[in-house]
Amino acid sequence: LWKLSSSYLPSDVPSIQRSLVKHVEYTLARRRYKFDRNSFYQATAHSIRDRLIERWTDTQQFYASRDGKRMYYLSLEFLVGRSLGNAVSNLGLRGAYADALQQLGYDLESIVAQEREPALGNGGLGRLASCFMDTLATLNYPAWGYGLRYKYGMFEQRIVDGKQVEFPDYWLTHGNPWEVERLDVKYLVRLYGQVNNYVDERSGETRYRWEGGEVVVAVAYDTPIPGYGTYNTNNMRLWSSKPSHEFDLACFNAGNYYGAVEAKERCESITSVLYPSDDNDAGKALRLKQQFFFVSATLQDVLRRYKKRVAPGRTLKHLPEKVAIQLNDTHPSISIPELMRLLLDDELLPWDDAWDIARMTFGYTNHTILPEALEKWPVPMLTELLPRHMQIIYEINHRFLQEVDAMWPGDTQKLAAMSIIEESTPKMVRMAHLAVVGSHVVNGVAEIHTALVKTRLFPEFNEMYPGRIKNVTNGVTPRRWILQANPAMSSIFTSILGPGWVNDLRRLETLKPLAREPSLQRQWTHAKRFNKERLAAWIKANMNVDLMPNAVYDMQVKRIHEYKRQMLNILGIIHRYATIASASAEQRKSIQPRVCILAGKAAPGYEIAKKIIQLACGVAKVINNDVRCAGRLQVVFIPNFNVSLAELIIPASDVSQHISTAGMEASGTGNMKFVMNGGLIIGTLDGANVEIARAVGEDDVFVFGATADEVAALRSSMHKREPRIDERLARVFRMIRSGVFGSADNYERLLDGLTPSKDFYLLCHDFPSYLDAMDAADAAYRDKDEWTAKCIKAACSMWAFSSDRTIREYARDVWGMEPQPFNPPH
Ligand code: 26V
Repeated sequence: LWKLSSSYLPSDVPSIQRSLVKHVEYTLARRRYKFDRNSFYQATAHSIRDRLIERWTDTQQFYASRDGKRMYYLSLEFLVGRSLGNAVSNLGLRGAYADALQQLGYDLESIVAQEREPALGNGGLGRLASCFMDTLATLNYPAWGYGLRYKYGMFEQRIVDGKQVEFPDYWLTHGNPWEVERLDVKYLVRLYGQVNNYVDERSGETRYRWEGGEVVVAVAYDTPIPGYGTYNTNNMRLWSSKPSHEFDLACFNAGNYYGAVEAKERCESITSVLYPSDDNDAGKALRLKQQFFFVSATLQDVLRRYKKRVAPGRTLKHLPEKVAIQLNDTHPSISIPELMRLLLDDELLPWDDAWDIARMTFGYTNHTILPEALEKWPVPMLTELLPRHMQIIYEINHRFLQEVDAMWPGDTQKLAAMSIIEESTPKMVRMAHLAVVGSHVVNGVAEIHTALVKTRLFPEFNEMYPGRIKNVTNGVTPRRWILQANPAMSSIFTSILGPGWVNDLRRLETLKPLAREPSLQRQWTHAKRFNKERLAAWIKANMNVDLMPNAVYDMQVKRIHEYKRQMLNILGIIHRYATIASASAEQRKSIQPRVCILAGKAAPGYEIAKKIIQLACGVAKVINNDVRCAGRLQVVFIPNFNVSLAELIIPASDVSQHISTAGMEASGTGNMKFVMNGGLIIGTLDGANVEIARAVGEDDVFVFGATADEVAALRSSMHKREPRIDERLARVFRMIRSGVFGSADNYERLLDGLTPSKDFYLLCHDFPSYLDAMDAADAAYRDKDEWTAKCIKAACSMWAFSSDRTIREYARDVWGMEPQPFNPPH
């Protein structure tokens, strides 16, 4: 077998062409004369997949032989984006595939664009997980991602009559060439049922067994994750739910055929759909099922792999030396009681041993301090679905509260504040508290966010466990977000520095002294122009709007949320419109031309967010059709924002807005992508903006608005707020109320929330300084050479926001894991 097994596939142009034709003929079962662009996409994907698979299986075998510590990244979301372009460039085969396809009459970029992107995540949290996957492979860390294979990803957003309408995203229509279905890798997952106890004959202790209920099967789907410039290829394992055979018997015996079929359908529904909300879950039982299904399959898989490796003297006590598990937010935090259950009930370990193992294995990343986004599950729901876990959570809490009481004797307020159980009706399990107690490291995702996690979210925990809460600032992968998204800028970097900057972003620093050199400036301006034209062509083709090429391209693209303040942006746009409309023809000429681009999805049940989209569309329609704005101002709301659109939009920006109410955006990662692509930020001192401003220099970020401390003070004196508002803002409100942007009834709720005494997000407070920041950006843009120099310097100062830096920090401070580079034998 060893002799028959193939050596590495050749990747010269003729070999690639042969593999493409072979896949069209044999994988797709099409004869040669039936070739079309989509078949070529499929064939190219399969050809690349063959090359991924050999690296992938070898890497996994290599990791197993080295027996180093592994990390498992548990995330209910992975916003992967398209894979083909990423894979050809990470494998170093972009040129070869481009040539091979070109000779066959196809252009690689248009083949790449055929791919339907999987959108198995909501926004920043899911995309971060995918950036981490790219870096983990690139830096040769033995790590796997674990998640769910939703059949329906993030909904497709269409704008109909100026409003968001959601359509289901069945992304598997044409199959998925990147996954390998592992019908042999499957686990049983129990739900409901009851807890029985018995006395262990050897020790005389009472032990527990979770029995009965429904049993669902989890089947593994594996996707290879190639590193850039390395052979290491990691794995992302996504679970899909299937009915189990036991089910048949139970229902069959009950003589209920239709009931049996229905119950089977319910099993499959567990992994049907991604929850499209990133701020509250309203206690949905299906969501809890998803979480437990995911966690149970994953932990069984992790333990099976750990146990497969026998070494002298190794027991489960050594698990944390070989395994780190990172919890991406609290979504997988039911892992903590589930690992406890496995260790207690199946492995018969004593509580204290099991607890030490669990705590040393888990790390928990917090991604938000917004109270509405902190997960809580009703005790009655948990008790019904996961009775044994509820018992274990009570036991964890009991022991934890004893510790609290030892630290602050008799302080019942502390007990109530810190308890894992909230004493409400019904009682709720605070998943964040469970995650903090059950992890050895808790991290925030930007400096200011971590400070707020320590002082506002978990102050008592921070006192009780000094040093447990750490900061690891987010980062994004330069492979997708520079190399792939921005070939024009990348070729400038590569022509000066060689290709090494892609995994060593610090090398860009050497370009900073050249920021004012005319030749670099010329190339840079060309690249920006190219990217604007590329976006303008897409907008023309898809939305039939002709964008001005010479304007400032000003963008805000992200999920729609009140705290992200797209509304502030729109109010600013209306103000600009009013200024243009009331100016003389002569005055108008001196107004900086601007293209305002907004994009983002609103959660389907989030009415205010949907109204914000409606207002943006209403404003766009009026402005784009007003002759007074011609050559001065355009507004576009691009529908269905996703990873592929982000790759097109971000490189075209001159400025982007990251304008959340200070203290509310944990990090933001779009901010990093925009600056890396040669755009400047207009932003508040929030999330990673603070660190970006420090890295690029305060002069090159247009900062405005209340600071997080000021926000807190302003909120506590909200009732005393002056009812008077800025005259310019009052004019904007009057315009909206006059109905020019569509019936004012549509917007009454939006405006009502902005009266100073109710203005939780402080739009009124920040509006004047926001306009100042806009003016400062306009003024700076007038000096084109100086502007270009700013952009070059900023883009070349961003190394710390590469996810490579982030992952090295996690590896050192949280996971205690070393790289394991795999060198193939030739
Ligand atoms: C919460 C929920 C609640 C239940 C329904 C489904 C669901 C899905 C996601 C979430 C998570 C919200 C937290 C989140 O996405 N945080 C974002 O994380 C980014 C990566 O760290 C960070 O850049 C953003 O600032 C932060 O908002």
